[in-house]
Amino acid sequence: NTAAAWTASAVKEELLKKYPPKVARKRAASILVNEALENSTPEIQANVRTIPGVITMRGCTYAGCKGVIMGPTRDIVNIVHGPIGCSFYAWLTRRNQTDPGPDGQNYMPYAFSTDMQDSDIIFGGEKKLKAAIQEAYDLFHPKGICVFATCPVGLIGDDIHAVSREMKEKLGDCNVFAFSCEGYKGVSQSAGHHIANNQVFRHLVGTEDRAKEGEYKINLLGEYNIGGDGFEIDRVLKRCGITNIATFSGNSSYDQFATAHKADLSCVMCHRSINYVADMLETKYGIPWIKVNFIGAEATAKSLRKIGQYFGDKALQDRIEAVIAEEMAPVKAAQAEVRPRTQGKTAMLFVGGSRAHHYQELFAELGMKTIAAGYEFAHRDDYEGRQVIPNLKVDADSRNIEEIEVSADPVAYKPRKSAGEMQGLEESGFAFKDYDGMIPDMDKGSLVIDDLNQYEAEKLVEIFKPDIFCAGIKEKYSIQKLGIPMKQLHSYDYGGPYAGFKGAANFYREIDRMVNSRVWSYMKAPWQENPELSATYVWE
Ligand code: CFN
Ligand code: HCA
Repeated sequence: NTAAAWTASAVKEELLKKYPPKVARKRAASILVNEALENSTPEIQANVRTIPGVITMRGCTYAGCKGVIMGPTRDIVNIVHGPIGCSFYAWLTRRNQTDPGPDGQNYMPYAFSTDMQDSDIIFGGEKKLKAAIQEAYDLFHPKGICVFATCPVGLIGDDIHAVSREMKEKLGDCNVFAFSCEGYKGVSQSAGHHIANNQVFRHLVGTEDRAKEGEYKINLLGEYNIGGDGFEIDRVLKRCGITNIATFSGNSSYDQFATAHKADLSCVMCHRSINYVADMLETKYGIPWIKVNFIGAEATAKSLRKIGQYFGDKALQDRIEAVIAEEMAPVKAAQAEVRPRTQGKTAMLFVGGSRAHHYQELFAELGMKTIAAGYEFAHRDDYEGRQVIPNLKVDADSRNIEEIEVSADPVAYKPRKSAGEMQGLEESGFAFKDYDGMIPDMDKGSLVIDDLNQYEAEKLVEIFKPDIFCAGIKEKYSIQKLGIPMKQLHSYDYGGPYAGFKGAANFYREIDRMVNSRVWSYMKAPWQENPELSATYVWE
């Protein structure tokens, strides 16, 4: 069977065939054949519990809070309250890079843990946590210490918030706060993002009222500096004369969060992980937000122009155009060089909560077609677009998370633009939150699958034999063993940056090397060449 012989609906049926009826029914709602509907986007089930027994690609709530949102900030000491495994396996696995800055404060290479033992589970771990906070303070005198709950902490009921409050008071000059981000709190990493966002906003954002230098001040939300992406974006912004005062949270610092309320505009890169902070900054401080995307050269240019349009200054806009013209030349040259070899090839992308969408643009710039894609833990708005479900903020796994009250103490803030100017902008066609979502951006007949699992991944590869498959470390080797090159779009394997202009050219070359390597066609497992080697199981 070749891919051409299959319709997308037949593939969906094939994927479901093996499941017991109840599982098939549940999975069917998460697998969508993309069809053009007249006035709406097809609906997909997302952000629901993974079915027990299937091998999911997802991670846990603790991973989303400690690893994703808080992990990339260098000068906060992150203490994991729990057994050592949860600390060790979250230790620098995400390839978020940082520049330690003039003060050299960088605690990211450390793994701080209370290393809970059986006796702590039985008698409680609060004393041990207090001692760990004191020890970290005595050793490093950091501005902030954050505490993260792992599953057993929630189960035995240690009050990490009370301990943190007590230690904050005792230490005096160190902001100590905690996250109830037990792994089981939600259905995926996504709940962890929400918990992290709320606590950072409540305990840190706006705590320092210093003026910030620079013109056209923005916050860059949802950029984690994987493989140096944040460095490249900062380079481009700087060339344009735009001042990034706080990145949440790649290459960021305590002070950046504390003064983020001084920005004129928030630019949201990964909507899934940080839309909560964007909304809270808008509600409490009147800072509007726009959706940007720096993955893809065209997307980068478009995002810069959008920032220019928001500020509306001719000098800024001219400078942005000059930078785009200059940066695009080598990008176009790189594109022209590889395109004869990449044009028409196919890709599958199953990643997190935004990259499976954003990276489709980069593949399109290579002339490659995304035939199937999906997120691990995104919500329906990431699939269908924000406009489709206008006020959808809290759903499924977020339901039990306390919403922080942001409007109770609005801070006097003078927005850069008056209400009239804002309205004028919108009337001129400026769309603040024009986030389309993955589904409307994909071709008719393509497959969109949420929370893909190991079985379905292998089936898809078997049927379509894509030229490249993109996912994470757990998928990497099982896919490569099927003879298909596999690119990690979480860690970038050992590469990057892929954001911005230089990143785009970098990505083109990397993908060219991968999809045109002949090594994959030579790959045959021993039992494929010598069938007598394959194992046979005899059941007595
Ligand atoms: S850096 Fe981001 S871009 S934050 Fe999120 S949704 Fe993860 S860690 Mo892995 S690579 Fe991935 Fe996104 Fe936003 Fe990263 S696609 S799964 S939680 N993600
Ligand atoms: C996480 C982090 C992760 C895992 C990547 C992977 C990352 O979800 O806990 O599965 O390869 O980007 O490091 O998404």
